[in-house]
Amino acid sequence: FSRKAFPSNFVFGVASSAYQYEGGYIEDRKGLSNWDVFSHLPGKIADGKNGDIAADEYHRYKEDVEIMVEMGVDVYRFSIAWSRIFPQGSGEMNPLGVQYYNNLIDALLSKGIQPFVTLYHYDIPQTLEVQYGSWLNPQIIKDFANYAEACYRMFGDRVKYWTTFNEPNVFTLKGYSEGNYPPSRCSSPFGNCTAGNSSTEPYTVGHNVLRAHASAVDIYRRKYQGHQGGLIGIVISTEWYEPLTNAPEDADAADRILAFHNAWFLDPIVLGEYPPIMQKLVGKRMPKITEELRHKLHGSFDFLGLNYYSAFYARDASYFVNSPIRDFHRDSLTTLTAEKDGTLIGPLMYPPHMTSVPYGIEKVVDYIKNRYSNPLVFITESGFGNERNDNLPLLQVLNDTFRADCIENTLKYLSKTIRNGANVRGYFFWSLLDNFEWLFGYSSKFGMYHIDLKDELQRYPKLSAYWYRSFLKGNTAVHEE
Ligand code: GCO
Repeated sequence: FSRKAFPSNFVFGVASSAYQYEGGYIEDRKGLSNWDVFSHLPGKIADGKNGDIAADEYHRYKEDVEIMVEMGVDVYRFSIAWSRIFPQGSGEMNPLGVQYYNNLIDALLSKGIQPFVTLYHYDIPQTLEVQYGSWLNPQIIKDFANYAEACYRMFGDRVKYWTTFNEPNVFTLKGYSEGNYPPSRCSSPFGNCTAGNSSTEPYTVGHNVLRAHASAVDIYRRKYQGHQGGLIGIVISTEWYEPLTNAPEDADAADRILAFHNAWFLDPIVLGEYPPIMQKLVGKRMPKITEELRHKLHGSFDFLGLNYYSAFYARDASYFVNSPIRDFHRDSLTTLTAEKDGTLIGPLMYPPHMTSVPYGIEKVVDYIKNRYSNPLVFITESGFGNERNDNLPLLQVLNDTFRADCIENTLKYLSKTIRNGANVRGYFFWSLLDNFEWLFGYSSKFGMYHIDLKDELQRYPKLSAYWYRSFLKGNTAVHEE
């Protein structure tokens, strides 16, 4: 099994994000981001660590590009830290931050690797949070569009793949319903927060994100795409759901959660409307898409980026319908479980205990293909996390057969959907290196390379790195064409 099982124009890569990889958190006049501030608060991150240094890519990007070259990847997905470009969110630009991304992009291109850039992967300049409440305030739309345009202007001569947001369906919930990501807002009795309103804020924030996305795409299309010739899209977290039982209520529950999770942002962008079931269940709390906004949003993508990790059992929870607590999680009238009759389909909590459910990628891709008339898709993340195991001998740490199996099986299902007609054009493994896994800090590892935290962050290839390399090198015939 090698990349020959995929079309010859299909690209393979690895994915990362600024806060999880770069470090250099106050270097070269970078401003503080929400995650810089949040991760320093006591008790927020499982292992008490933060991303001040992370994988130190800010200093080691050349070494990491070499690793990618050896591996044989075609594309590298990374995000730009807004607070490096505009330390205060808007206003004065920081040439040193611009220089870093110019260096990274040039280093990639000089080795034939295409940059695939995310503008926003959870980290926002803290100033915008403090000044006006970031995503809760429509003021953010102008600031985001201004930042996006600066990026097109400075990097768009060389960057041909852009995505506006990474997983807005995750940061809205974690930041404003569960309260366990910054800005730690929620009112749910099940949450972890101090102030906020879980029944309205996730939807308000989601709406502002959609408006910001539409503006950023509009600017790209009107002013840059014509001469720069790149593609633009958005990245969504996708999951697959199986009904827990054969009861029709559970099948409906699975449909509802598919809409709430996978389609919340994609329906407005592809079809111009929030999913009908969300409109019905959220009612007046769901912001209205005006004619003017619909005009801008509808079709505001060249491709869709899907992150896929796992699957769950869905079970009807209609008894919440009269519950006085109507936060996001209750609005879908669905509960999720990981296990049925002792069989585990997925993790109820994301890392450290990830479960790989490879067949779900075929289901998710088919769902997108059918719901949206087979759009152009990139699998922008897929991978497997395990618990930190550095106490074991190095050779054991590097022996991640489970990760290699996860990639291989996932790619087999992906190649099947493509043979069946799905318009998927690329796959990115999350992730090249072990890195800062948000709430889990360094206690959850996703890398094909182990990073030795005790030995100057030296990189060591795991078995999965060798697997991916030989999978990719199997394509020599196509490269010679
Ligand atoms: C995302 C994800 C990544 C995670 C990865 C493993 O938002 O794209 O959170 O940043 O590290 O999905 O959990």
